[in-house]
Amino acid sequence: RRVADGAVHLPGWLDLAAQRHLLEACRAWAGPPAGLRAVRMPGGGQMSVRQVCLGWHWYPYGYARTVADGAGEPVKPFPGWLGDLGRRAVRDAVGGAADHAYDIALVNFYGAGARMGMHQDRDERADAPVVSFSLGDDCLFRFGNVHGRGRPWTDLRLRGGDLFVFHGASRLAYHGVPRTFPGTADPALGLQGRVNVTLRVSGLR
Ligand code: MD5
Ligand code: FE
Repeated sequence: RRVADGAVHLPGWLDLAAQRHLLEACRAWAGPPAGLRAVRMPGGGQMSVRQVCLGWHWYPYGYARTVADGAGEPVKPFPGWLGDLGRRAVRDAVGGAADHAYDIALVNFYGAGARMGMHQDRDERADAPVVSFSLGDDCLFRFGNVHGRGRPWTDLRLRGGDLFVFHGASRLAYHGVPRTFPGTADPALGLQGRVNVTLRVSGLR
């Protein structure tokens, strides 16, 4: 469960009922306004992952209270229960008081063929742990190093229900999702594809 210093993987942390509950919420959040969108990169490309944001709207590379790279609608609120879930996750994965004031959720939808290149998450202005929940299809998760996109890295399979917490020395590690494994989701979930929810503290006001 300890992948590297500050990188903790808890397989199956969400039971099926909790997975269903979180997925139902994700489906509601995906709707308009300020719903699911394909993120356009400054270079002109488009991310294959589709995303919806809660609390703060992420765009490359910053956070706003509105869909700054779209129609300008206000971002959906970050619900209190999701922060409670995040603090419980950190308590189980890391221990300690885990009183982090989570105020961002980024919800990523991976259809067949979607992937995420190696990157760091450094648009936040706080050093709180990032909490990651996986739903649906398995994926190949590549956990790299803080120095660059290249090796050394550790490849592992994330499955629906898995919890991953990144903190301390791993908070700024490069990471990515080279592929998913379509059709591997628990049929009881009724999801084609993969959904990942990350919780973050913005440090913004
Ligand atoms: C995903 N999401 O499966 C991944 C997993 C993202 C993103 O990478 O930015 O939405 S969450 C992995 C993650 C988040 C924050 C820090 C670190 C990994 N890390 O330090 O390795 O859609
Ligand atoms: Fe990331």
